[in-house]
Amino acid sequence: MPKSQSDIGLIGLAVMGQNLALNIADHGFQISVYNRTTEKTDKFVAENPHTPGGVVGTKTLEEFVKSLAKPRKMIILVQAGKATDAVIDGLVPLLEQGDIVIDGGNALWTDTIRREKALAAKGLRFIGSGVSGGEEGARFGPSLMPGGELAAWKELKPIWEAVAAKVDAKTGKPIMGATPGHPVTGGVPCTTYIGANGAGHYVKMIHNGIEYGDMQMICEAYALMKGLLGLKAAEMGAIFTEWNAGILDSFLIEITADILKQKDPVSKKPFVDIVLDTAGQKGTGKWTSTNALDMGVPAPTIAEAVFARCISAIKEERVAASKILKGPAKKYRGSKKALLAAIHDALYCSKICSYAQGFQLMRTAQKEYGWTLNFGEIAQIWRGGCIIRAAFLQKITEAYARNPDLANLLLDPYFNKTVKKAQENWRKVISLAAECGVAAPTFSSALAYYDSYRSARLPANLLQSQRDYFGAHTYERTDQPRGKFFHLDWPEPTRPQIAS
Ligand code: NBP
Repeated sequence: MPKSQSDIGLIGLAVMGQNLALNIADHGFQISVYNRTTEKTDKFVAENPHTPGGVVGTKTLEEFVKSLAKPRKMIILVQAGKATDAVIDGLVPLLEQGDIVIDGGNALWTDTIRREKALAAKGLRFIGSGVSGGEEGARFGPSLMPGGELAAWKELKPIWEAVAAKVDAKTGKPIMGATPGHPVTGGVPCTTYIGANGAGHYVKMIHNGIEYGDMQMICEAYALMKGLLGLKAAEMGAIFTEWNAGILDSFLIEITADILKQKDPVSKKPFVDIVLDTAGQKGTGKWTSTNALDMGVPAPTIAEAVFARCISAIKEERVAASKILKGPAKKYRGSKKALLAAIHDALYCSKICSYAQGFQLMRTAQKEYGWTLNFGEIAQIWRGGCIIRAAFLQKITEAYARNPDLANLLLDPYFNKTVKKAQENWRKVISLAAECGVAAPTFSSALAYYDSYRSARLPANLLQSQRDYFGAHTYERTDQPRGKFFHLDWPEPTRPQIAS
């Protein structure tokens, strides 16, 4: 028997909206749905008549709003940007004080801050929630990163905790096996309150930036196995399966193994070999990198991962350049086993640096925006449901449990020890890559980050001298307290005489 009013509503019945709506209904919540194009709503409701909680189709925003129990809770899952604003503008005149609007799209966190402020001025509550895990996650348990007013989160919490991915309380491993109508129950939900206004969407953006890094690093491991050892796709697939049983255990390593073992149904060749080497991007990696530049936080590995996609996109130019520009002729002739172990270590060390950069960004952003982020909890809710889910995140949670004020992940005893032990292999891989002409931008960038971060003295003394020389930008002295600035009256530059 349907309830007279739904527990929650959802606007936007594209891939994410349909799957999240079914996930919510599977947990026994009655959900009202609305989509701008009504045919999609009709089709969706007709196709899903027997969901446990029930799906109620509505044809207008008025009907949608009236169908919800108060205080009304409604999720927007439409294209991020203008579409979200258009939906909010349509909703606002229909809502009452205390109603809660939840944006589950990939919104830019500054848009979320703006929207939260505008709605709060009208007595409405706004939650910007990162939703990670794509279609599969939305259907059977995403990682959810909500930000907004704490009281509003408490209203949403029972639903968000029910529909989020679950991890085993003891092992921290994702609990899998949900099927339509039979969701996972028990376990620790992959959601927690992140912070005020745009905090949830900010953390989701960092998740995506880290995801860019993880994906590119795996591609570099693949390129090195292929370029230095000449391995075939299926063999590499088996290596990734092996790696997935160790510290690199993660969703992305697991799917990489599957992809490398997959045959193209048309040509019967390995699937990866027939895929064009150009990667697309939707923008969250770029947002992360732009934000790093804006805040002056070094996140070079994440930015390199974005640039790697950019260089992949200029395919025709690269093909033309490949005919002109020559690399070294050197080939690797050493032990295959030793090199595979070294690539494994290089991947792990680079990953640690990339995550260190992501967490550094969040650390600075919380000061900039007045949030109090719990880094251990953030790592915890990324253990299931999302694209970067990995056993390794447990190590990050443990690091922040040891020291909540940790300045950089690299300084944690576990990560420090790990990198110390593995760095010889990491350096060997990068040397070999350079000698043999295999591009490894994120591996190299991560090592440069590590070597820079551990340097008590960088060559910026010379750089600042250059700035003082040509622009009187001043400098600080090693023999004076910080914050005291000096300028040298440089002698006139002796420029070469130009013959008249
Ligand atoms: P899309 O991002 O493709 O958006 C399509 C939906 O937006 C449709 O329901 C469409 O309605 C609606 N819409 C548009 Br476009 N303009 C509208 C407007 N002016 N007013 C009302 N509705 C409008 O859907 P998606 O891929 O399901 O993603 C939804 C959100 O989730 C996005 O913000 C996305 O970035 C985020 N996200 C996606 C993924 C993923 O794996 N796809 C993962 C994580 C987060 P219509 O049917 O009438 O055209």
